Amino acid sequence: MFGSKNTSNLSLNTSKWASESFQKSQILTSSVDSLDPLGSVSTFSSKSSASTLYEPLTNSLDAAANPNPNPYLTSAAIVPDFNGDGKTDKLWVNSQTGEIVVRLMDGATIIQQGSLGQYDVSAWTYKTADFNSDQKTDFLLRNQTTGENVIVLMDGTNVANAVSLEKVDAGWTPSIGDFNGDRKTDIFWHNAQTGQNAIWEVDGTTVTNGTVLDNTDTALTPTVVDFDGNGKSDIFWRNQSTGENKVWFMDGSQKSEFALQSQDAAWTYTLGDFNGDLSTDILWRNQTTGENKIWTVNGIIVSEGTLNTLDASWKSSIGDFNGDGKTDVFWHNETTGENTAWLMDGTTVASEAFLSSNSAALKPSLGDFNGDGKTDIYWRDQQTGADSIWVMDGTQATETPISEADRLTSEWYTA
Ligand SMILES: [Ca+2]
Ligand SMILES: [Ca+2]
Ligand SMILES: [Ca+2]
Ligand SMILES: [Ca+2]
Repeated sequence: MFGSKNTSNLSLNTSKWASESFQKSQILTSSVDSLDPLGSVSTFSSKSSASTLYEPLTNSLDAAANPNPNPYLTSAAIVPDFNGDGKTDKLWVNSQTGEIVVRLMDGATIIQQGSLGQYDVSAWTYKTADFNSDQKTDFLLRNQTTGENVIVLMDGTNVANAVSLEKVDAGWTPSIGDFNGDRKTDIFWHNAQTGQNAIWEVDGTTVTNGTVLDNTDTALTPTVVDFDGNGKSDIFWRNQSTGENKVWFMDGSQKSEFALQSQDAAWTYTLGDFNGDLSTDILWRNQTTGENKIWTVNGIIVSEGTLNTLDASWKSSIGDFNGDGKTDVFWHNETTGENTAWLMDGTTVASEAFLSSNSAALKPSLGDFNGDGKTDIYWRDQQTGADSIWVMDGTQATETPISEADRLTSEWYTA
């Protein structure tokens, strides 16, 4: 899922090289019915929040497996879809063993499941991507300790190809985007300690072009966006202390820099496309006051709209529940278990859904699991494994449980 400014890297634990494990996984990818931990290796913690990737594919006419008109929520580079059927799939990590499992979904039904092997979760992180533009989600694996990088091309639960790239020092962090608009994922590198930046343009498993970009102030944090909606990713820079914001509009490795209005440090943000014009917009939230507002962005033109205030126990997620191409906002109250959704039309809430309450401890993760173009909500019950899916249709939610046979025990985490 796209949108959060906070990276949630998986952390895994094993002694194997990623590529070896992934190659091995090719013989492990037939349907697995039970997932027995293979032995405790170490502990880790996994957040269920989204990763930072955000790859606009505005002129993508080939992402047609899902009827949603907005590629932000259907691109296989952003939302896991390993078999390219337009139905969001699920990635699971075992916190005890480091095993990674892919589950191909059809609504609440698991149509196939495969293990990708075990990883050292303290070192290896991943990003989803689509490096070969086949509409099937791939991985960029990065070892934050050794600096190793591996591209893993997926085909369903099978690894089609796994190739090691050049090592990049541990200080650097990759982000996923498509900077030249060829609909093949590229990699933006930023070194938070030094402010150094670089772009690797990628075609399949090959880095076709590596370019060093200007250094930035180390107080600035990059997020991949597409503020002009041209299908070429841009970089949004924010200084979370001073509130300064600016943008690099990218065309391959060429950049043009523009200042944006500032937004003081109390505000954090989530990305979406609330007016459906394929340019990235921003949902700002003040965690202290609970205030919310939206910037619809068109190039460097920003329109601001103030939304209702919701206190800090409400957590937002991004989806499109009526399938109109305009990003909506789902809210789960982590104290009371209340749920609501705002169906958005630009900077205003067009309608509000009053949904059933459930356990405050349930963790929602969003995707379109039945492929009808409308985002659904996967509810993870970390304690009991009694997960369920809310199939959404605008303001209506229909709950379907994951079958008892497919329940995953509490050491399994999903993003
Ligand atoms: Ca799928
Ligand atoms: Ca792919
Ligand atoms: Ca919508
Ligand atoms: Ca759906």
